[in-house]
Order: sequence, then structure tokens, then C-alpha cells
Amino acid sequence: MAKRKIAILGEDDVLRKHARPVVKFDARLHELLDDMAETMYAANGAGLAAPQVNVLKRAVVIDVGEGLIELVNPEIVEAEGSRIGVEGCLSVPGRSVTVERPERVKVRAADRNGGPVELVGEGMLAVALCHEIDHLDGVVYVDKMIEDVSDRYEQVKGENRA
Ligand code: GNR
Ligand code: NI
Repeated sequence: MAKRKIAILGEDDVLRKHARPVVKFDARLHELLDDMAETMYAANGAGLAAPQVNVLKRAVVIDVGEGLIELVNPEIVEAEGSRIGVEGCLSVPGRSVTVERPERVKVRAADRNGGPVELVGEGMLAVALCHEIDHLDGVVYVDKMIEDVSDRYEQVKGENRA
């Protein structure tokens, strides 16, 4: 396992690109997922998407305090409700902004071996799922900003897991 460098908005175009579906569930993918988890935990993050480590593949890791979740080719298939919360992003250091997200989402994905995964997330997990899946489409949370609250909040990262 190795920690990888996190891409920064404004410095790395990779954060604005569309990531490609994973087709090979091989050792290279497993190494990527292992490295993403290590990088996320080292940065105290609640999630990380592959484009944030310069890899344009549809893979994300999440840990909102309930254990590690790995999702490959994730898709939101249902969303309901709405909440406005403060978010931060490891690729946008020092900023905190409020964003509207669904209260509950259902996601279909593959696990690291290509097996089917279905998962329902509420609250902070729903936020993290939406935030990470947005990264796969070149969308960064500041695009959805309602209000910049950087002056009022320390940057929200994993320590602020709900
Ligand atoms: O560490 C992170 N914390 C966080 C807090 C509120 C909403 C979303 C997040 S995700 C973020 C890590 C990150 O940038 N993932 O892409
Ligand atoms: Ni992010």
C-alpha cells in the first residue's frame, strides 16, 4: 500500500474530467483501492474518489465512521428528501461551503471483485455518496455552493463525521 498525492482544484485538470467505468477487476484495481483508503485515512477524510489521486476510473472509498466502503462504478438509483449541510473537500483545502443534498440515496455499484453491491445511505453517508460520485463526473462540491462559510467553520473533514 502507498499513500498517493491528492489533486488540488485549480492546479490539476483531472478533477474536471469524466472518469471511465472500471472493466477489469484485477490486481491493479485492488492496489488503487488500497492506496485510496490509505490516502483518505492519512488525510483524515470521510471519502475519496479516484480522480482525486489522478486516476480517471469510477472508484470511490468512503468511511463516515462506520467502516470502510469501497464502490466501483457506483450509480445513484434513488434519492429522496433534502438537507443542507456544510461540506469540505480534500481537493479544496481551507474551504467550507453549504450544499443541498438528498437525505437518503440508494446506490448500485460493484465491489472490488465485480460482485453486485446495493447500499442505502442516510444523512452523512448520503452526503458522502453524492460528493464522491460527483467527483467521478468532474463535479466539485463548490459548484453546488449555496453559501461560503469558510470564515465560520474549520474545514470539514473526517473528524467532523456526523
Ligand atoms: O473528508 C471529507 N469530508 C466531508 C465532509 C462533508 C461532506 C463531504 C465530505 S467528503 C471529504 C473528503 C473528500 O474530499 N472527498 O472527495
Ligand atoms: Ni471531495
